[in-house]
Amino acid sequence: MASPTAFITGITGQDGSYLTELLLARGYVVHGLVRRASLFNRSRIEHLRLDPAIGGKTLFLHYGDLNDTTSLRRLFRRIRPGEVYHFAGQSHVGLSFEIPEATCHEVGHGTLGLLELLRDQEHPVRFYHASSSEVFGAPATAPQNEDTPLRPTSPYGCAKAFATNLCRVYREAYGLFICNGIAYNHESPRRGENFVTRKISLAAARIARGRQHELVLGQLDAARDWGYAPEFVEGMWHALQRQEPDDYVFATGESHTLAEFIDAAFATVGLDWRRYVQFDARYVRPIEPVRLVGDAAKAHRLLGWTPRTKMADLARLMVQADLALLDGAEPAR
Ligand code: G4F
Repeated sequence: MASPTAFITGITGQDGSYLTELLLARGYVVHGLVRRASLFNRSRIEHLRLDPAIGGKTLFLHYGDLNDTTSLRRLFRRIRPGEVYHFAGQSHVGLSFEIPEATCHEVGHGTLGLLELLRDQEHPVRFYHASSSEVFGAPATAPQNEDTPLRPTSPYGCAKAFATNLCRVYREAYGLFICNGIAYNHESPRRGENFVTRKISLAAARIARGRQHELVLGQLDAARDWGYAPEFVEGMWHALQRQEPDDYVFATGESHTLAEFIDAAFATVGLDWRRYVQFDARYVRPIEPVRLVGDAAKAHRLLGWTPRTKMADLARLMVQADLALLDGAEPAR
């Protein structure tokens, strides 16, 4: 029997890289869309690409852009993916206040282009859209589930809400197999350094090794529902294996403040974070979401999905990975 074929936009990101590993382990042929940049940004999947048993055999990278729908169409005709996972797009919430037009174009219009492409496929394709808890923004109720009204509080959240609603409309209007995964914050040692958890874990490791002396942050009372990214991609894959398409919240169901995360991270290296953390209003956003905590009961019931790693363990494993990276025990990814 032929191997199942998947196409991933945003394959070089945190989620794209973990999902690629999961799919390869399950016997898939994986094709990934990579945006051409002046510097290579493939570090998270380089270990796979350079593996002679994988690169060019079961893993293929294609330069492209979500805005270039003609080349995407050609790619789809050639690859004929059975599953598409859509992660690409500007994903930094704070930055979305600085570059709202680019964010909305990439996240909103980029998704619409893919949905239009999906409509034209002659063979059945299953589509996963990486939606976000940012669509809830300032919800009236907590925890949030798949029926909670969307009330975004950032340009990024607005763009994700637009894309999430489009996915729902295309699913109903054209009978397409489209799932929204409404994922709460999910982190890992592969998280980009401009997201707060990685900024903290790297700082704790560097301070412990005498290579950094302070950590400058914004609002410390901001609270999030933080989970572990490799576990989240398992849920995403399960969403596309069901008989029927649907929307799912992926979350741990626990809310913690930034101060609690910092405390857990610095405890890993036996340091009192209060001696190192400085405040800078530059990192405070014009609006912060409130009460973001997810109810993943539906994902648990229908997909058998349960997050295993909670905030304190997550902070610890991220700091330990950064210590190993600094000490040269881990390849830089
Ligand atoms: O790590 P963050 O930038 O994540 P945020 O804004 O919650 O967004 C992430 O999770 C969403 C839900 O899954 C995704 F949709 C989105 O794409 C992204 O992956 O910030 C977390 C909190 C915020 O309240 C922010 O104001 O940390 C606060 N914060 C305080 N100081 C900081 C900093 N955030 C960053 N990035 N850098 C700081 O220095």
